[in-house]
Amino acid sequence: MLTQQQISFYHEHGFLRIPRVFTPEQTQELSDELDRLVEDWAFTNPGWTGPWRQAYMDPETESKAKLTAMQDLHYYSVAWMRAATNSKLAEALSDLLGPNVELHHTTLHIKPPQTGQPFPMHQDNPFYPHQDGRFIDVLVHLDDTFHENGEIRFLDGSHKMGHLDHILETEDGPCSPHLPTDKFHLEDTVAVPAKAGDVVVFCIDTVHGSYINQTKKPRRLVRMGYRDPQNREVAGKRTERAGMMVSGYRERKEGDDLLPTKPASA
Ligand SMILES: O=C(O)CCC(=O)C(=O)O
Repeated sequence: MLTQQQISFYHEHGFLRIPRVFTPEQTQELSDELDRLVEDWAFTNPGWTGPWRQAYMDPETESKAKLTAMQDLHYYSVAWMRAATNSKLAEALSDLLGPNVELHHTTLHIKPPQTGQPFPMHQDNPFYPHQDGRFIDVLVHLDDTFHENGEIRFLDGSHKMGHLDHILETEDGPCSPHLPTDKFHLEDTVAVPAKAGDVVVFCIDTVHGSYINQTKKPRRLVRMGYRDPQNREVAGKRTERAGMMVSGYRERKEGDDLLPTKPASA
């Protein structure tokens, strides 16, 4: 699916835009279904917390900044189940991760019009910590992205630093994981604008962020996470839940039990 040049680009830079993974018809279906999910299930709140908000936004903007979100779209919508298991996407991921690829999660991020929150510089690892970097996040674009609506931006080659320590709490309590605002700057990142139907993939260790949505339309992205099943989650809420295989086979290693059929806590 991917050319050697695309594979090398991903390994060198830690991200890659893959154009037209979804056809215009598929993208339209996903877009309509997303709007329905938002209507029925998603929630809108002030979004990510932490002192980064004051560094990124003036007080008035900060008080209005919002994020619409929802987890596990593929458990609610067959269109999104088909997207998460799309064979073209699975093939591309296997070109980057190796033959065995497991779905880990799907998550919706909508930046509402004019108030859609910026994202502070961070890696995704602190949100679902894994043993190593064999984990790829896929951003499915339902809208064209550009500077004014807050396209995704990456710190070039930052995946090579491995897992970084993040700010996880303040004196007021826990906050959304983010990197220190005096050391990591959005201005130093590479913008990766994309078209609806494209995906942008990046390593769990690639530092990224995005600016506020200043336009009159929502900016809709769905993140789908995939890993080599041998790259185990070391902490986090999904540790007890296996994902579907989208490519290859779950190999059995010494000490591996059958997957649990109910949470260990039940
Ligand atoms: O939606 C964005 O602009 C950023 C998303 C993000 O940081 C993430 O999915 O980890």
